[in-house]
Amino acid sequence: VDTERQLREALREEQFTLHYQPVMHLPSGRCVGFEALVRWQHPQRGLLAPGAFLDIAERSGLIVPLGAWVLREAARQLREWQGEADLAGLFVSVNLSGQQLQVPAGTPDDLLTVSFPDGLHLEITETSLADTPEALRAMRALERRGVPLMLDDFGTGFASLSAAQRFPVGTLKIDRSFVSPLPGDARQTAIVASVVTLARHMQLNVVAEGIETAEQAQAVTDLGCTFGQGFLFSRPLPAAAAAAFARSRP
Ligand code: G
Ligand code: G
Ligand code: NA
Ligand code: MN
Repeated sequence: VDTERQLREALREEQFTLHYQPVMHLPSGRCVGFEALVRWQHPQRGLLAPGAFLDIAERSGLIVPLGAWVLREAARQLREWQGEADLAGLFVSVNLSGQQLQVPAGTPDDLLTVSFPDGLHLEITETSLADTPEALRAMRALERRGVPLMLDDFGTGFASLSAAQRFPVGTLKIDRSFVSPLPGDARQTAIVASVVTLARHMQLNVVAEGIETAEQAQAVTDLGCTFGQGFLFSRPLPAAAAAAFARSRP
């Protein structure tokens, strides 16, 4: 309850900031975009990662206005980068809570009232996707607007294939629990190989998450994965450092 009250205050006082983790085109080593990740600049406790407050935000419903702030801030930052010739082609993806897809149409935190710049993508996990008519309608409306949707933590849910079939997503992000064991035994390799094959047949992009070693990067690249993300390339960075990172790549 105390954290909830502080969260409300933090929203009013804009104590949040976004960090950006690079997403790489594996064959060329180019940085093609960033995943935006929220941080709370807490007046006493310092910079807090989402693990410290996201559960409470979800349970209290504050994730809805917080998520709306994240979207507006990511859109603002992306537009700023698009004004700079050497950053203009980058995308920024924002993680959505399933609750953001349940907001009644036309109310202030309704996703569809946000004006999405080209290059703003949304990430959603299968588990947070309530299979409701509202969520499906919101996703279809986003699709019609041309907002790219990415299925996050792919493979960790009980119905990943079903989610890939039912929801209009353009990218699968292979969860890091499948990437970490690589280069691994035949079973571990088969899972990633199968997701890449599935994605190719569905004409979807694939991002391998959680790449921490050069061997993992090589393994997912050999399996045909085009994009990757992980501490090997970069941790999430404040905006200026993220821009510098992108400029430092080919
Ligand atoms: O940055 P970090 O590794 O601590 O993030 C932990 C989790 O928080 C990740 O699963 C990420 O998807 C989630 N997360 C980060 N930023 C946001 C956000 O803006 N909205 C939502 N809903 N989840 C986020
Ligand atoms: O659930 P989601 O995929 O949105 O999680 C994103 C989180 O994963 C971020 O908070 C980020 O800090 C973390 N992350 C990103 N790359 C790596 C990595 O290479 N290793 C580990 N352990 N965590 C990572
Ligand atoms: Na994500
Ligand atoms: Mn993920």
